[in-house]
Amino acid sequence: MDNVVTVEKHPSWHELTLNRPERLNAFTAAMHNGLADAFDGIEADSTCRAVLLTGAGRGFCAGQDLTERMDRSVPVDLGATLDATYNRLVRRIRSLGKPVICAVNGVAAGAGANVALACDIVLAARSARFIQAFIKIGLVPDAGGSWYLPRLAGLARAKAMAMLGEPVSAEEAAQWGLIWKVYDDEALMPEARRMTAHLASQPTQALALMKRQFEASETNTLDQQLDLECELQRRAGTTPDNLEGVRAFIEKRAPKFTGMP
Ligand code: T3D
Repeated sequence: MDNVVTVEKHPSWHELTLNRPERLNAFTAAMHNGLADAFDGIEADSTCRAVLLTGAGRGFCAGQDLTERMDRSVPVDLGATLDATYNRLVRRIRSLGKPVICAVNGVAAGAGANVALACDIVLAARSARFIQAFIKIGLVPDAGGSWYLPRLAGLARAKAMAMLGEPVSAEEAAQWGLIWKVYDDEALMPEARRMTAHLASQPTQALALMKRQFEASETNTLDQQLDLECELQRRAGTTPDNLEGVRAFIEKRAPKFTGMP
């Protein structure tokens, strides 16, 4: 299949779809290239103010395509492939100055689950499952999983998910704080698109600064975080959207945010 990542451009947001449904959208080198190109386009396009990531067919993503790992005639260096592919993707999602919403439309396994968890807001279909499948093939969680899981779900759940590799339902994932919300299967994509379009109409600079705030909060002390809040609020306070929000409130009308710096 040629377009292993499809990009649908809406006026203010892009929808990226992992598109290898016959393999549950398992990651290949071509898919990583497609995603890198898509993120290049998103970063360069100032009219794109939010991103929606989802999968085609009945799965979201089954992680690394294992058929690419069968040939051991040359020694594999999975550290090098991780560095060049998944780590790059996760860093791009986390550092992108625009919100990334993930609509987990079906099973999310291995790196597929962890790339979903790297997104800013994660929604799931009721039938979706999250599987830390690594242990089944003698690997350890990657794509940031060993970082998100204990922070989002707590160490007890993180360890059991990783060591047992058992599926976690969408409902459980929401109850545990791994994801934001669960929708009936048929409601997922309309809700995800509505939410992405809404975010694309919001103060983009403030959303970008929030991403920085929350990222830094993982390692900052309260004192450091209070200082960072001063720095970032100073920046937010110079944006046209701050003034527009204040004016709209006083004038009792809906704000028109441009997202401009
Ligand atoms: O290598 C590195 O670079 C290091 C990085 C590693 C990151 C990782 O993600 S490691 C983990 C890799 N993923 C897995 O181990 C998951 C493997 N898949 C599964 O366990 C199951 O497919 C699922 C639990 C995800 C879904 O099960 P089910 O029963 O709903 O579907 P299925 O029948 O197993 O899969 C449907 C088809 O997709 C099937 O092909 P077929 O038989 O119809 O021709 C299956 O082989 C294929 N498929 C599913 N996952 C993968 C895959 N093909 C290649 N690679 C896959 N990961």
